[in-house]
Amino acid sequence: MTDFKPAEYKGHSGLKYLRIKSRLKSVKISNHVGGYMSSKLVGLAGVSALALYSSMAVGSKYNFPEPQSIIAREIYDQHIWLMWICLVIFIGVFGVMFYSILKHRKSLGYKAANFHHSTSVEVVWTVIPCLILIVMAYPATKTVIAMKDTSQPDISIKVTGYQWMWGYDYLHGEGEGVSFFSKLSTPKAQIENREPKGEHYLLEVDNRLVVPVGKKVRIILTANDVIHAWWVPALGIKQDAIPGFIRDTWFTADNPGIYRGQCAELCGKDHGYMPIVVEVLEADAYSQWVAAQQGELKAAAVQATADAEKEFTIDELITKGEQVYAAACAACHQPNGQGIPGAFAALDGSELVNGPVSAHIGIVVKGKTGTAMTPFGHLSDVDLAAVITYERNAWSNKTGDVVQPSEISQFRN
Ligand code: HEC
Ligand SMILES: [Cu+2]
Repeated sequence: MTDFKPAEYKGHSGLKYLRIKSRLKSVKISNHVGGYMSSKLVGLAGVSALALYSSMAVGSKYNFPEPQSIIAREIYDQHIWLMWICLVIFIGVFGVMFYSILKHRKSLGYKAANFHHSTSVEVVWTVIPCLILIVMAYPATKTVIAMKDTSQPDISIKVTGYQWMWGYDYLHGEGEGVSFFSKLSTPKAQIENREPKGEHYLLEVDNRLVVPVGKKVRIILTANDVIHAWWVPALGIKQDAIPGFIRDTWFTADNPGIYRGQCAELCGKDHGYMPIVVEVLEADAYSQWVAAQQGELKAAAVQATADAEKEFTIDELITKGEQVYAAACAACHQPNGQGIPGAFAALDGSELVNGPVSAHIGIVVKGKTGTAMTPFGHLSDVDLAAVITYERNAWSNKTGDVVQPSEISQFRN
């Protein structure tokens, strides 16, 4: 420890490593340390660090979205706070490091210290990080526990992940009974670069999840096929939706508005095409929305009963079936019904499609376990009857069969 002269370090802050810049400017690197340039540079570095940090302030595109729930605010505040701690550690560690390297370099004639062990240094560099970790972990743990407190919600909504859309069922609270699917509404032309991309490209849906402001909403998550994740950053929610499991989380939105998110678990080919849009309404507007939804549900139920009994003509079914096919099946089986060899079965000329109707209804309604052919039982009887009739009479398939909605409902029961 003979060459180790602590006295020399007196009065030098960690930031002084930045003096390297001023010193590199002088042709001959001298022993001179200090001078007004260095304090200027230190100031400059401080200001740039602050500018960098404040550029992350609320509203910046590099930052988290503005927090809209108490959990999101906690996450946000802790994130910023941890970034400051990181900055201080960064400057401290690199400051000491660069200072030491520069001050003791060989060209200055410094003789290397030769020592092996310092118990006090080891204690210090163990205890300080431990304390820092505890200081960081304490509020984080409190927040994680708060995230899990789904007790006493005002509204409970079941969210189901599907390849590739979300299903929302209002289970309890105002809106109970409302149920719908929420699918990407960005036009294909934008995705294929045939049209300029819209403002909410890939972050827009046909049916938004609507909730009232200031009410505790419990989100109960599961999935129909593979693991998805329901992620809405502004509300501070990110929770996996796992088939066969139930997970829950909650939020209370602070302000009315529209908050966008995405599926955050790689769930297959269209993972990037199943966004989440939450619309937060004032209490009155929410009640109106619920009334409208319940009215629609009633009308749809009446329509479904009527359709279930109605006999459609083959042309009606084929026309409708072609649309259903394009929306729900063509991505895998291809518009020409040829599928993709080795991945998706061909329907054109398929034995199953040209064989008994019951097997055809079976595979479409129930899917085939362990394959990409997932169940399509969530489609209406009319849609299913239409798409099956279409497949049996499209391309080179000429069965002439007509499948009526009543046959689908018989199959289901
Ligand atoms: C995600 C891709 C995917 C989508 C979407 C899809 N299928 Fe399939 N489908 C498959 C795969 C894969 C098979 C083959 C399953 C197997 O291994 O037997 C299949 C098989 C079938 C079969 C049986 C074909 C045969 O010869 O065995 C029918 C009928 C069928 N699908 C109808 C449909 C209909 C109707 C839709 C739309 C409502 C649809 N599929 C949507 C992937 C898909
Ligand atoms: Cu997904």
